Amino acid sequence: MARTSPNIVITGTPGVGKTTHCELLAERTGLKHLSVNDIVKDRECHEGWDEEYESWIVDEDKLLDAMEEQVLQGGCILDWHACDLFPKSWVDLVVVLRVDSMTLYDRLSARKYPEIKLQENLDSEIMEVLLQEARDSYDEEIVVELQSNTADDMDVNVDRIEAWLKQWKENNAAN
Ligand code: DAT
Repeated sequence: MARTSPNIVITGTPGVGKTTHCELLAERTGLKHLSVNDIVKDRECHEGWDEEYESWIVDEDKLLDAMEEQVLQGGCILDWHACDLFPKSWVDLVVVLRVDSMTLYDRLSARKYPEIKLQENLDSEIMEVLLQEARDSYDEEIVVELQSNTADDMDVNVDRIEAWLKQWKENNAAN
């Protein structure tokens, strides 16, 4: 069955501003913010805790099963630091947030990330790993790269996504 409201993935390196964007976007649009991290934790879609990286070892099959019913109804914002696991059929727009290295360093230091995790995430941002993953996994025209350095950036980004949402609804109502 066709969705009457789209699903949007907001992705990027940890610390780029995914959750902050998703919360604002959900508040403004009424779309549902699905924090994939919370689903992994709450629905136990993992094979334990990685002490070195201080993160869950995700069981992707279990995670997709836990999310499927809700996502297929549409109107979800998926908040996760990866995107290639989500089936193409689930996703209408992929937003890859980007941030300057110094800003990311400050944000991750404030979170007291272990040094190894901090360095890996900085490298990942510099090497555009998430942007490449998104481009490799989805059609080029649904992948958008947006800057997330300042509060103004965030406002502009959320305005853009809102405008896209309005257009999507008009296009899909016509079909
Ligand atoms: P993520 O969900 O990608 O890990 P977050 O939304 O938790 O990131 O943001 C990490 C911190 O950075 C948080 O203190 C809010 C701040 N932040 C995020 N995006 C920002 C932006 N565009 N301008 C200013 N601060 C931002």
